[in-house]
Amino acid sequence: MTNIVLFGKPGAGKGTQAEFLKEKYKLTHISTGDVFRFNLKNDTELGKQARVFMDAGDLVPDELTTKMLIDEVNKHPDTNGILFDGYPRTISQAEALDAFLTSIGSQVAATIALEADDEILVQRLLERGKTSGRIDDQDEEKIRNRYQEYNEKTAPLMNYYQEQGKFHAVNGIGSIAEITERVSNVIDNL
Ligand code: B4P
Repeated sequence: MTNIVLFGKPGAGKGTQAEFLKEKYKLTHISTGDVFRFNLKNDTELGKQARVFMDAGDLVPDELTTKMLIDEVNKHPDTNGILFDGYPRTISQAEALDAFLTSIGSQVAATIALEADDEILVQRLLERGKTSGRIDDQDEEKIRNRYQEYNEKTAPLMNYYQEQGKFHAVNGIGSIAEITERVSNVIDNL
């Protein structure tokens, strides 16, 4: 099982790249953002609990997110590997992921970070917000809050994975195809 974590700031292109990579490497794509949005849309209990955090651009609490993530992974017992998109986003989530994968005899093979400047990313999200219907993309203040959440809670993960020798940064600016090629180079060399 080759498990890859796609890492990056909001709008860095994790979801965009995951669509190509899952086909190319026959991986199971799990996007925590997509699972939350599905639950919001269907007004499930999980959706009700997550809505207030997501709409504000805050991270959903770790306990809720990790339980949901493990449920999703358990739906794919025969997978070649998982492409984690948007998880982990805190040290506590990373530790929970390591413990869970160890318990099933697996591990994270690599964390690939898509790097781009905040100002470019804010513009991408505002652009997407014009058509996506996502409340968290429509208001610059909420978008800025997502970057603050990232800096406080998610950025420390770079060090966490660097210490394990599993952190790979790629330039997230360029065409979507160019970035897929950069990420593929990392995966092909694992
Ligand atoms: P996510 O759904 O994970 O969203 P994201 O960070 O906005 O997006 P991503 O990086 O995937 O960008 P995308 O490819 O779409 O999270 C949303 C919320 O869910 C969080 O704020 C939080 O509340 C909650 N949540 C999710 N996971 C959680 C967790 N683990 N713990 C707690 N809470 C969690 O690209 C963005 C835009 O850029 C698109 O419009 C795309 O077309 C464009 N784009 C992409 N690549 C481009 C390129 N190369 N050039 C130009 N534009 C590009």
